[in-house]
Amino acid sequence: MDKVTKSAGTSAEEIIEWGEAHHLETCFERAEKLKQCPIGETGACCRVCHMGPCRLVGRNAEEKAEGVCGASLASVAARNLVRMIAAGTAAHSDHARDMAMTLLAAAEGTAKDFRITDVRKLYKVAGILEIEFEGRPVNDVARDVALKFLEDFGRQTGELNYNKRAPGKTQERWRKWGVAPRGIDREVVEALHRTSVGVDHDADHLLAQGIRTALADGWGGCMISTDITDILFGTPKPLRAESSFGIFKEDEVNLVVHGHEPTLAEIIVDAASSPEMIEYAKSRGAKGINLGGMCCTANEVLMRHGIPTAGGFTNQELGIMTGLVDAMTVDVQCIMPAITRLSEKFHTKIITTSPKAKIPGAVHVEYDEHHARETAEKIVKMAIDNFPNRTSEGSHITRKTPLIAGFSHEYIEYMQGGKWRASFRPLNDAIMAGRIRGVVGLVGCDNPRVQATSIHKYLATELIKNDVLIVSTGCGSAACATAGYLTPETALENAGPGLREVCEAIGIPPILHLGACVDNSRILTIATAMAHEGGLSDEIAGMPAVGIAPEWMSEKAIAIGTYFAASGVPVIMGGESPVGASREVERIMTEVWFERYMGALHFEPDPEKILAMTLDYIDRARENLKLRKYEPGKFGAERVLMDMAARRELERSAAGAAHAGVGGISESQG
Ligand code: CUV
Ligand code: SF4
Repeated sequence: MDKVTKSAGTSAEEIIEWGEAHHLETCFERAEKLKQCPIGETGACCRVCHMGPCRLVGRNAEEKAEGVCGASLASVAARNLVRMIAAGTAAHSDHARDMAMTLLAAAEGTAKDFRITDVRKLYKVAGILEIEFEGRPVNDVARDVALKFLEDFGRQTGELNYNKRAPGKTQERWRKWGVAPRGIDREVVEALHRTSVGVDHDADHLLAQGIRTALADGWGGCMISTDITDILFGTPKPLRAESSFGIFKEDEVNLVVHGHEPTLAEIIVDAASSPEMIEYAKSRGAKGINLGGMCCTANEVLMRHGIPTAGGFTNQELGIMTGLVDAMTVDVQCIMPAITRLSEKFHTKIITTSPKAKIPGAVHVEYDEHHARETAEKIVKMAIDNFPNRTSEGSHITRKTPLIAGFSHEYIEYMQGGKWRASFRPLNDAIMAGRIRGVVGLVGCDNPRVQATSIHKYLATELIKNDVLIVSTGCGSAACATAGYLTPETALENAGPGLREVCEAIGIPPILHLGACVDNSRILTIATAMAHEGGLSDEIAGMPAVGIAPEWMSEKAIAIGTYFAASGVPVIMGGESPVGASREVERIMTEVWFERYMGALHFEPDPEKILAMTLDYIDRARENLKLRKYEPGKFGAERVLMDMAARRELERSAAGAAHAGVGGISESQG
């Protein structure tokens, strides 16, 4: 039998083994040593007051167990989940708030290093927000957009600006069940209030506030963040880049940007390519400056500049163990504090940059948007100055894999018909004809509690084999990237016949990298566009679409899963259920939510079952929509909705794709 490795990534595994041989501990060993608490894991532990912690276990716990206050297992489990949602929403939305503040400062001219890069996107957003833009100075429009977004955080009554972006029927469901979010901060605060000792004890009622909070994340925090990032730094278009540990260069300064907020990273990208900095690097004996990314900051600068990624969450310690990283900047979210202790064994400098997060053992260089360039240059210089300290110590890996990233809602629309007839018609038609069986969002973290990235890889392979188009974000994308799946060739080799045809015609990979975790909002707007396009469902609910986060670990993933469920998408999360102790809570989140929203939140550790459930949801949705029954290799006729000119354009781009590997994809500068 094959040895079960700790990571499914070949290079990752090599580094883990090198580390073990050198007595360097990583999350993989710690995960083995530190078993999960079975009571907390399933949501049966309440610690919201100091009469507890109360552990609601024992025989017939569901019926009998209660805490000192009398809280039932269902209310304890629901409370725990709602608190996870609140924390996840707080994380994304605080990130979004920073983006809005940066947009405001850029518009008012107080953050001189930032400007409006994508005016078209600004106008699109202004249009949705009903802000006048024609004939007005760009910065005035940008200021109004920023202020309008900032209202969403502190709004007390009414609804979030972007609720109205959802299909009408989806909005009606939210209003009917009383979960349409009002203000982002208000929902988070109310969730914390209602889950504190002695307040809300009805599991269904508690979970409804969980939904309202999560919707404030999806249609608020995440969507605001995506849109402002596009406005400030450009809406992504496909580009080629590379991934895995081989992206680090022996003879150049390697600087890694790790974390989540893209603002400082964007300026670092700029600073690192300046002639003065490159000159300075040469003066210290390096041939140049090489930037690499980690986790979601990686996704942000990959999507817009083709900066290569070293991978997702479980790769952060391994990156340091290459011995080639001269400096790593971190800001907020998903940063293992273990990296500072590990970095002491190497020459790597860990630099914390957010006013919100410090880690003992790191150097703190605080960033604020008013002095961005200065901070960025200081950091690049620190990396350069550290280059001569590099020793040959480390697990040097040369393997790297090519990838294509940069699929935004806007580009996906464009690629289906060109500038003049951009639409979602071809995608809807391909689904109706059975060429594409359905769409899956394969997202979320990678996790050392399982063979890291293996479930992402398994599901990606099986789903495309079954003609399911995948959209991916976050560390799920990194898992697919380092496995080499984000190239059009993957479609040729592994996709089912229908999906392969579609990918070949347009020149795209069967897995579309949509960006960072906040860019899950792009999946919401794509699903909305598909509903408006017609021929499938007229709301997000009922689409042959499923969300999967097979290796999730962050509270943010729970918030994301919940907003998809409440928007009408069945969601399957991997691992043990964090509410598994209460059958009642599980029933509400699957059966009751499905009745109300046609979405659900399942937890399923078995990858094969995840696959079967996904295909079953997709096929049932096809049946309910009275679409052609999916049969591999057999398609119905697509309705001809393109005229000859559009057809020719598509053929041209397909020919271009055959020539260049892919249609209209630029080379990265990374
Ligand atoms: Ni927010 S949340 S490990 S970096 S996807 Fe990556 Fe993306 Fe999970 Fe974190
Ligand atoms: Fe125990 Fe109730 Fe306090 Fe929770 S709120 S710790 S169940 S006494």
